[in-house]
Formats: sequence, C-alpha cells, structure tokens
Amino acid sequence: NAAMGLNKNLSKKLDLIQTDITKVYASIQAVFDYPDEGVPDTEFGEPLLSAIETIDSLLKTAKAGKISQQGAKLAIIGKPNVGKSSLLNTLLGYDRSIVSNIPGTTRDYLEVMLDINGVPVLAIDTAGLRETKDIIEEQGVVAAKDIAQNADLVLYLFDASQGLDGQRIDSKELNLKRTIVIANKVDLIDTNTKFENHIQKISVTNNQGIDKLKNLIKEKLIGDLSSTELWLTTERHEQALRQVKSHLQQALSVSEDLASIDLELALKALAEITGRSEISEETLEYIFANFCVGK
Ligand SMILES: Nc1nc2c(ncn2[C@@H]2O[C@H](COP(=O)(O)OP(=O)(O)OP(=O)(O)O)[C@@H](O)[C@H]2O)c(=O)[nH]1
Ligand SMILES: [Mg+2]
Repeated sequence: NAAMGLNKNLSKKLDLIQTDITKVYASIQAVFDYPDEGVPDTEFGEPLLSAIETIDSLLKTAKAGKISQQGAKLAIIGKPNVGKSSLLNTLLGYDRSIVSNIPGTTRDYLEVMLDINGVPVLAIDTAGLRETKDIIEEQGVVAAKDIAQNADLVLYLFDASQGLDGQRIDSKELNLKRTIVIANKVDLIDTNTKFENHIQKISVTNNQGIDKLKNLIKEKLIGDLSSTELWLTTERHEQALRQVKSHLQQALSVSEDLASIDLELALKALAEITGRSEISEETLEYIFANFCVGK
C-alpha cells in the first residue's frame, strides 16, 4: 500500500477520497442488479460531497506547499519616506537598502531573499508611490504598482505621525490580493493613538512590533499549515486533484447509471497521484459486507 513517496498524512487523505468514490461506485453497481431500489443519498450524494470536501481541503494547501518550497513574493509599498527601505533592512538584519529622510530615496526596486520564521521570501523594496515629474522615479512608481500586483503578499506602510488619510492608496486600482496595512514610526506618536483594528503598529527605529509582524507575514503566507506537513507540493498533484474534483462534480450532475463513467475517470485521475489503481483492502471488505453477501 506504499504510495510513491507521498507524505503519510497526504496518503491517508487520498485513501479517504478513494474509499468514498469506490463505495459510491459499488452502490451503483449493486443497484444495476436491483433496479427497483435506487441508490439512497447516503450512498451517492453524501460520500461524493464528502470526497469533494476532502479534495478542497487538500487544494487549499497547494499554495502554502508551493510557497514553502519555492518562496513567496513580498512587496513593500507606500508613499515616500514612510520607512519602506528601513523595514526591509530590519527584516534582513543588515543595511542593504539606502535609507534617508529625503522622500524619493528609493527610485528603483530592490529584491532581497529573506527567511521569515522559516518561510523563504523574496522581499521587494519599491519606490514611494507619488506623482512625480522625475522620469526615473516615475518609472520606479509604475514598477512598484506592478510588483505589488504580482506579489503573494503586500506590506502597505504609512507614516503613523502623518495619519492614514493622506496616505491611502487605492487598493482597488492596484488590485491587491493580500495586504497587511502597517503604521510605522509609532515612536513619534502618543501611545494611546487608536488605529483601525487590522492595522499593525510598528516602529522600525525602536524595533517595536517587528516580531509580531513576522508572525503575521508567515501566517498570511502559509497559514497554520506548518505543523501538519500536509502539503500538496507539486503542480502535477494539484492538477490531478482538480480533475478528480471535476469528475465528481460531473457525477453528481448526471443520473446514477451515467455516473459510473465519471467515477471511473475520477479514480483514474486519483491513481495518477497515488500510483495505484487497485482498491484498498478495507474498501473491498466494505463492499462485500454491504452489497455482495446476502443479496
Ligand atoms: N522616527 C522614526 N523614523 C523612522 C522609522 N522608520 C524609518 N524612519 C526614518 O524615516 C526616513 C525615511 O525612511 P526610508 O526607509 O528611507 O523611507 P522609504 O519609505 O524607503 O522612502 P522612499 O525610498 O523615499 O520611498 C528615514 O529618515 C528613516 O530613518 C521609525 O520607525 N521611526
Ligand atoms: Mg526607500
């Protein structure tokens, strides 16, 4: 029963899916011989939906799996002078990006590989977002928007001492997938100053809120999956599972006699991952116990 080098937890889930599908398949076969009975929902719709649910839970891990292997793109954006380059240097642990109190210091983007609590991250420091007549800076601003759009996660910084209002960027225009909004320079403001709940308060200068921010970055990128080791890590597995799902959805949408074909296709797609098409011992036992013996 050794699936080809698959993680044990993943193997178990795939077994679960295979068993669900096989049971339904067996039920349909049984009804062929006793056409009056029909297949009850507990032996058709329910197990198929449960298999789809299991597949969905696995597909959700695919992104985290890819990130844990290949790394995530993290863009740091915001208006000029809010401390983007300072934050990059702090996350990196040494000064790599030029920091100054002159707005527009970073005119081109800068990419750095980081390790954020065990997650490989390509962090990208970008030019401050503003209207500018400087051609080079303007190109940097265009690039920054592009980088933000393609990032797995965006850190959107503003200067806490200036308030968020004047520094809001149109996240709809940028079409950002995931963003952490960060108030930097909280060392400059009253400690009781309230911001909206989702806003992270940090001070790069005082190294305040940085550990919490790192945890949040990790959580946003891979969720709490790190402990389960249950990741789909290859594109091939992900594609195969998507196929299994679509065959099951197809099976659900047709009459029982036609569903057999879709279930066979689903099992075949599943076998592309597990490397085995034969039915597990337990499933065979189940089938014999429920359908063959005594009927
Ligand atoms: N008081 C205070 N100053 C900070 C903090 N973080 C950064 N600064 C200062 O803010 C100024 C701008 O910092 P940068 O990191 O260059 O800002 P930036 O967002 O990269 O700016 P551009 O590259 O121009 O877009 C520098 O003088 C930093 O020393 C902070 O937490 N508190
Ligand atoms: Mg900068």
